[in-house]
Amino acid sequence: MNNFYSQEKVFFQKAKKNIEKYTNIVILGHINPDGDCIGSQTALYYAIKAKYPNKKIYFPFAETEYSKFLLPQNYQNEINPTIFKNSLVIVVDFHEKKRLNNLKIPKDNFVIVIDHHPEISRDLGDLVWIDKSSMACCEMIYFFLKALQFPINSDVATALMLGIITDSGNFTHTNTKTTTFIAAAELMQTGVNLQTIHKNLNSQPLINLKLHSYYLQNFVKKENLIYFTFCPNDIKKIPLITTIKEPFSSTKNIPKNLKNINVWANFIQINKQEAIKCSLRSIEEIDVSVIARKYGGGGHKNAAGITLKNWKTIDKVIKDLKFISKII
Ligand SMILES: [Mn+2]
Repeated sequence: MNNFYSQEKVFFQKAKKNIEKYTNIVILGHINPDGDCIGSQTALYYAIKAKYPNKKIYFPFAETEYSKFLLPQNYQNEINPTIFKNSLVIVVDFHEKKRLNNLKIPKDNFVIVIDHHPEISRDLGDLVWIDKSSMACCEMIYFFLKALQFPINSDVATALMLGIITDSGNFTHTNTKTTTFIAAAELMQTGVNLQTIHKNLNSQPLINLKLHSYYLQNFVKKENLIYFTFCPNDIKKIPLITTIKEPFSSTKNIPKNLKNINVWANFIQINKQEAIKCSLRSIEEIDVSVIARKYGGGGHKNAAGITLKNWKTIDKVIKDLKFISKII
């Protein structure tokens, strides 16, 4: 892609200057990181490290079951606040403080933002590139690295491809564009480990069969809406559920191709100390991100999320979802 607007070219050059200037760099993703967020953090780490081996680069909270294979051997999945001292901070796949992973970025740090979420109440970033037309943050980072001639080795390419595959739903979501395929094709040429990505993304513990079965017996259908709830009192029905991370995440897309279902959602709380995790999904022009933002969450038009403490609020969310599910 050589047809970037001059605005983007200015961002690229300024970002490069800052990356060169700082010895320490902290790359942060959002709370409950997804494949695009982790892929963006990891790819930037490998690309900057390949070009400037002496820089110290931290990218905490990028470890999940399906992306462990991407991480360098000495990876530390934690953060010591002292690492912010004299560091450049790069924020990927989000641009609001409330989506920081229980962290505070000190006021005097210079912060670069690269994101593709709609800019509504941005409160982060001294140097900002937000492109809501972009399918994935990983897609943006690919063109960024390419424009600046950073090395794109197989580690960088595999990390970026993880984000492109997950945020596009295997190239099926409506935001999948020509540039998505251009990025994916060029990444394949540089040595993406595609089979390893799919193996890690799709391998599931056996208990997931039980969760699917439980989901199928307990989801609720209200006209054009399907929703599913699981609260701490339900644990006795599937005691083994406490042994797995992100239970029911593999059920998020089950209603996707059902006729006349326009909106679907999961509300999951495993123990009382944790928040209720809500994932909202919709088809075509129905915008679930509006509902997510109303309750302090965020995301995209067809895939958004909220974390809430109170089941009474969930009743309100469900009411709102039922309302918008009738729009088409
Ligand atoms: Mn994303």
